[in-house]
Amino acid sequence: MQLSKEEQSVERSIPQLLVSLDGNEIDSAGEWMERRRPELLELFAEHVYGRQPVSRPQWMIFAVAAQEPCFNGRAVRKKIDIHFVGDGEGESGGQGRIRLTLYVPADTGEAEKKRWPAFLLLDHGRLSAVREGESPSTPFWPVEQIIDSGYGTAMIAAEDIDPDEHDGFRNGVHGLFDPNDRPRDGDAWGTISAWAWGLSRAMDYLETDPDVDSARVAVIGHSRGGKTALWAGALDERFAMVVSNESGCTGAAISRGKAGERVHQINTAFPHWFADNYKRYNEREEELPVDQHMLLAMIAPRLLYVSSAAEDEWADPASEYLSLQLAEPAYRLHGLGGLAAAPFPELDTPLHAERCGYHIRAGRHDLNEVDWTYVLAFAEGRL
Ligand code: GTR
Repeated sequence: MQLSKEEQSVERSIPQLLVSLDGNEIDSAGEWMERRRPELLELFAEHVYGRQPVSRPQWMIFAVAAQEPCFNGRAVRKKIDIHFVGDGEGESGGQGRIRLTLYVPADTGEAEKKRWPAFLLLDHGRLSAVREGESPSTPFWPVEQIIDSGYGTAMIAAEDIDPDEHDGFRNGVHGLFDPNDRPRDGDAWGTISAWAWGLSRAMDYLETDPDVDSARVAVIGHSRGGKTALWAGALDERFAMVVSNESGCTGAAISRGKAGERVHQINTAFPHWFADNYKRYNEREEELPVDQHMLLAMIAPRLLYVSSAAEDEWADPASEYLSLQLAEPAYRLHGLGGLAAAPFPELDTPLHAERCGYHIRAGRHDLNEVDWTYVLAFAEGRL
């Protein structure tokens, strides 16, 4: 027999979303936004992802490196370099650069210039060929499909922000912004928090692009990129929609009682992804002051889409879906429904609530055109 979401919640002793640290019940959208949400952001920064030491750098410029028509004139491709300077010591401090590749539908010729809603994707090594300009449409990033659905799409590469390796936090933006005159704090930002910071810098650029409607930008990532998209979306309310594709452990999935990857495994395999404090919870998930439904809830009342794959046992689809269900009370406070009452869906049968959606598709851990098709269908009329 399948346990209801309430039974699972009790069984896994998941912390309550709408009870603040001082024990008070949160019962209005105002209290959620002003009290509980900031409290949860703090807890996730301190215990899980680590604090970003800077927001927008004082010195940052956007340089257009290329702009050209593509797809037989149906779209325009732009390459933008986001340059910034860290506050490292020395004469000029170190410099960083994030290359953003943006596709927007071509001008419609209408009198009023159109600004497009857009999907911002974090890549982690899957699209190197695209960056070299060889193949602009892949299952992981089906640019033509996205353009033909009436959206722009942008991509940045994780390694431009912080290489995905444990080097003692010297390379990438850690080297640019971390104080190097004292030992690292337990809540210093890990690589996932650094990548989330990079997504916010991409948003800084998108706010200036005349072809993009920055009030309608979705952030999307797969797996480690999905964990990042969720944290970026929680931190940065400029993202109107957040899409987590198979983000699993320390992404969408509830950590307590999770199948597949657990906190000690992710902290061992990827010691640089999270704050050092997170290692305290190795094999002690039940001591965490948060669980991942709280991360999803911080997206409310914005659009939230979670997707899973049937063979992705490492991520644990059931725990991803439970998390989305347990995030619903934050939407309810805003007068919005969620998926709490909907049983776990059949394969390839997406579920849509007003601002939340979910699918589990057949197949393995990946981001492909099937995922994009379902995500685009949810975005239609919402984003
Ligand atoms: C795995 C890791 C997962 C997930 C995945 C990925 O090795 O254990 O948490 O992030 O990598 O990013 O593809």
